[in-house]
Amino acid sequence: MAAGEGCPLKLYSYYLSTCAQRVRIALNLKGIRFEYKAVDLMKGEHLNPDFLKLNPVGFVPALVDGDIVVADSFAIIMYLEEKYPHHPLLPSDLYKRAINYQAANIVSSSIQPLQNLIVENYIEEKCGVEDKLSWVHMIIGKGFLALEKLLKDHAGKFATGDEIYLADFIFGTSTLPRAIETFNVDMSKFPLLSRLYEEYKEVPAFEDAAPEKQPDAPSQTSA
Ligand SMILES: N[C@@H](CCC(=O)N[C@@H](CS)C(=O)NCC(=O)O)C(=O)O
Repeated sequence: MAAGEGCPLKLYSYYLSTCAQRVRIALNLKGIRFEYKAVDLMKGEHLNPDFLKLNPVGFVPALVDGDIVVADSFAIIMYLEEKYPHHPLLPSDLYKRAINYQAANIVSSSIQPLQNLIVENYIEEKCGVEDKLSWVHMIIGKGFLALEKLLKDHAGKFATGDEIYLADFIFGTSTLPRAIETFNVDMSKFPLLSRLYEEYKEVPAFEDAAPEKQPDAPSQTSA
């Protein structure tokens, strides 16, 4: 859904942030309008005192809804799910729901934080680019292997059936494209994830949340 000035919901985001992208997708899937507030991670704006009031740990995304401030993509997604129950982001089946939590947590606990900007920069500074890249490949490979095994008995058109749920947009939208497009991860060992990557390209809610479509993406800011 198009972002709009003056909407009650304000999403603090950075166009390349995979965590912010998850929230953009959740908002798009539910058809909720929001105002896009750009936080430039490259300029260190996430460490400015004003932003730290919204998220003391200094990461995007953060969501402001009137007097309510929620940070961390998972907390924001759950907040949105409970406030706007239409177009559910979780299946009603208890087991499928648990698989969604598990897949989402593999990404948010065992992949993304270990290859976050702060970690990548630290490794590059201490050990150099080669070591940084081999670290990122190792982390992604381990996580993808787990996801491939976990989802093989649950997948349909999408990760846990024929509808898009949490697992799809936690790993599908952000982690998969980054691994393939930025880090050239060899996907031949991950046939299911490779197929899902292709499926997601056809989903408008994903497409609208893509980095290049965001107001702070370079092609748009320089236009
Ligand atoms: N658990 C948090 C992680 C947030 C996070 O790592 N955000 C990244 C962008 S994807 C960030 O702000 N990185 C800034 C940095 O590493 O300094 C969430 O899911 O929102």
